[in-house]
Amino acid sequence: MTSARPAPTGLASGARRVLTDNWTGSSTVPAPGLYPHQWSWDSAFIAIGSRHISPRRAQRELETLFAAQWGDGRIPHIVFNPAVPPAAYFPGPGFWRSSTAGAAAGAPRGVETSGIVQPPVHALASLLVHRADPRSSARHGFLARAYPRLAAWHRYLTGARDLGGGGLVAVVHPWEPGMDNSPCWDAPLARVEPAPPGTFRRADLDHGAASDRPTDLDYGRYVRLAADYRDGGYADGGAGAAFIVEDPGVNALLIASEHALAEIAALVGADASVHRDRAARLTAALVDRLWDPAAGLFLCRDVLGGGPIRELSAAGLLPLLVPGLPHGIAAALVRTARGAHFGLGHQTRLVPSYDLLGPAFDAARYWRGPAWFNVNWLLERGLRQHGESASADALRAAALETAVASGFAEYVDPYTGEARGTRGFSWTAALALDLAVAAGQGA
Ligand code: 2M8
Repeated sequence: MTSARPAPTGLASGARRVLTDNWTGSSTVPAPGLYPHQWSWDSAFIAIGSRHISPRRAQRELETLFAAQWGDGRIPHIVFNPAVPPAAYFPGPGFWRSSTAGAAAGAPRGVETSGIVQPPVHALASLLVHRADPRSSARHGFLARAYPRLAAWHRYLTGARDLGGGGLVAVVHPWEPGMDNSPCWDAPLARVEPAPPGTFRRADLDHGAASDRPTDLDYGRYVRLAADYRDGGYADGGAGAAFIVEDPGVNALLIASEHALAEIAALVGADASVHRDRAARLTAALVDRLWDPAAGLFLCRDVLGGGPIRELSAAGLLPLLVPGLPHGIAAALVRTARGAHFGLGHQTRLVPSYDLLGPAFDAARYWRGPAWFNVNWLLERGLRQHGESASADALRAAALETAVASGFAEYVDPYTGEARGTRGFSWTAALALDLAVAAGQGA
């Protein structure tokens, strides 16, 4: 389906320029100053867009990330570029010390990485990259090499990371679900003793407004959790973990990726049924453990605190992406997205990261309210999948206009679309380009 609207001026050329400027030769940085290394879920979203510029480059983006996979299957959330000065990003390679502290978990020796993970969008991205040019993909053996990596990644998540014992993946740090300082983490984080302020130096405030970024207190807690995980050899399931949460966004993305992995398995001659069965089991567990009919949304679950976290986050809408979600639940999610908490289609320009009516809502501060383009890209896809094409078309048009008008901002005010965070942000450019191509406006 193509949209009748004209492309916002400068969209395709602007998006291509951002992606070209941020390409290092083997991967793409999210943004040069603030995020000067390779990030895991950023690269998946970036590949989804850069496949329209160069399918080969998109394959390399993912292959560079896969080359940093650990022996236990985890794909680290950051792959450090050794050419970048150590002080450019905190916490950098000297903090994570993956090649030594992660040795028992199989961290690679030749590259330094972080030790935590990010949402598993990679199988979905790999399938979309393959589809952009199946002949180039086949010629380079892209899927044949990606498949065992992706299968090991999903095995790690569904095995070592089923920390709640109910068949879902749990995260052990607020950076893992990618929505770093969502109000959902406030209660579980309150139990974490922050690292003293003088023991680390934030690099993010060199590039971003303090009012747009997490607070120092939250940062101290992030540092404590990461340091404790590192000092425990990045082992999962130990008694010392202070933060264990089941997040509906992470699990929904895993399910969508498990469906993609079934398609990849079929293409490379492997057994697809393992992945279909796992997707079905994960879907049942997601509904069973995280669906909240009264809220009309999936909620995060605080495994250590023993219950649902009663904050409404856009992560709770992401299961709209899950193929085969019970129809009544999908319909309720669409109603919630359109209702007063998220304002889709009337009150907001783009869907906010957090409840418009929530006590912690802040239209400017990081993941506590602003709208992010990856979340809106995922919701657009989910809406389309569930037959809501008019809403999906409108959201797509709004995302395209806002991406260009904001200078491809990292995130925007959900009401006004005013740019926030850094500009020339890679996944904003990549996903806008992908939406433009889908709308027949990619030229
Ligand atoms: C943000 O997270 C990093 C830590 O991973 C940071 O704040 O320094 C998040 O928005 C995350 O989702 C994103 O992947 C990363 C790079 O864009 O930045």
